[in-house]
Amino acid sequence: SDPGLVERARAAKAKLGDRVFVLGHHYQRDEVIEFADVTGDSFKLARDAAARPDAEYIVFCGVHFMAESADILTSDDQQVVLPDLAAGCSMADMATAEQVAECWDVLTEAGVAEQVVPVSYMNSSADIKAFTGKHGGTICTSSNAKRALDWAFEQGEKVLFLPDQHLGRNTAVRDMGMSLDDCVVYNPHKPDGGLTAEQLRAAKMILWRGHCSVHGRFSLASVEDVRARIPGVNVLVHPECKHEVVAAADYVGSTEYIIKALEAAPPGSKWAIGTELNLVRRLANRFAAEDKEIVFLDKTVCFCSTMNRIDLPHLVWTLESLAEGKVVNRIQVDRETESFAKLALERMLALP
Ligand code: CIZ
Ligand code: SF4
Repeated sequence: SDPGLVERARAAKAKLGDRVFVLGHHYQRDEVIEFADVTGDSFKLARDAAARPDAEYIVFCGVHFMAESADILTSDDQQVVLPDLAAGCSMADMATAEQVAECWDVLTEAGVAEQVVPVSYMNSSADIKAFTGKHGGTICTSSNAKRALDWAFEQGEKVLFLPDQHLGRNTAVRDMGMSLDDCVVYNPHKPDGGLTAEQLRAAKMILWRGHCSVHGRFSLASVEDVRARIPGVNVLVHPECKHEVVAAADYVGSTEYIIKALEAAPPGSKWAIGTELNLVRRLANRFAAEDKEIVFLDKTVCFCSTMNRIDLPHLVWTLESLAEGKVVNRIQVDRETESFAKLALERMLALP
């Protein structure tokens, strides 16, 4: 990266000192990760931010829903900043507040709403988290999705899982012993979600029709190809991948799980990883010295384009603005939304 920009980022960060705390999501570019005070997945980062109440500014190098979650979990005097406001998440955008309210009406009409507990993935807007809190549901991450579903099925007979159909289906079928027939998909672009009242009454899992535009692109053919190319390879994928990909993989887990699995892997082992490319490249470089061969599961899948919007020029602009006392790109969730979203997040934190 541009040495001039690296210098400017260093200088602005030094000027701000402890007043700024920079969070770097695992899927960020190397040039950004270099300036992160901590790295992690979205939930770990929101908690890390809450653990630094003295920092006036939280610069969230990640996407919009993550900055919202950090704002919800930090104190009111802390200002959360997203270096590029165009860094959204296509999955989170697949469930809007209006669509989800309409879905609840459909469930009410079908006479099933009282039996339904919403479970929303961390990768959702603050509005969706608030809907979840209001209707007695919880948030989950890809690490605790099974515990969240166990809890939800103690509260009710059915789960409305938002917005990632793949994480919902994979957790229900792989970890909870449900069958694919126990799951139906609610399509917000069709009248009544494309489902009949009978289908809604018979289903245990009502999956929102959302997906990650990166993880959703790995295919069964990617797994078969890599196995043919690299004999003895271990295939490790994120649970946002399609069910058929997860079913064909050797190991499945969250970003934190993937990192730990590679740390524990023996020298000489070979791995094909199905998650975001910035992270896979960093892990491949890091573990090459330990003689662990790490490849990206499918070379036709590219970076998360919105994660990549946060680059060194945006970070420099953000840090220099803050150093001059100008707060740019603040992400602030309104109080009512925040209180219901927090309720849902607190239910997750209280999961056994
Ligand atoms: O796919 C993502 O964006 C993930 C896994 C986000 C996160 O850290 O929760
Ligand atoms: Fe959203 Fe997928 Fe990008 Fe994560 S990797 S921010 S879920 S589009």
